[in-house]
Amino acid sequence: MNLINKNEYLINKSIFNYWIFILLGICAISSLDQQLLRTAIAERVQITSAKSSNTTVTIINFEFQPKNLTVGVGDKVTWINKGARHGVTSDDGYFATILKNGEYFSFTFNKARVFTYYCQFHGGPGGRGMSGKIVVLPDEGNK
Ligand SMILES: [Cu+2]
Repeated sequence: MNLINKNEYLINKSIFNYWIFILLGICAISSLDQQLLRTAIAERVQITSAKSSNTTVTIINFEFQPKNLTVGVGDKVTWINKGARHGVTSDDGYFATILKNGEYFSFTFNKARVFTYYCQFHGGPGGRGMSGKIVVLPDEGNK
């Protein structure tokens, strides 16, 4: 191997190393993207399962439990009264009912928005006293 060929060989070798470095960089970035994607999917699944598992509100001890509930558009929420006579009345008139002990009432939420409601005997609109909130998230094609 003469001097010129050896220099050419060294230049080619350093270009090769440079490309390996670039390729490794691309792989690292794409694996980072994959990781972010997986995390996003995992979070999405968690939100979805939380939505579908908790659609019951229990009325007990002069409280709505849970007080705040998040559901998706099209989800049905059922209020079950395990106390004395209570009401379930939406602040803006979407629903209104009175429940005796053991009775229940269901409402299907078809609009993505926040619904606040109260018991007309022990609470009032605007989150006063015995009241609750249903947050309805838009359907993002996960059903
Ligand atoms: Cu009440």
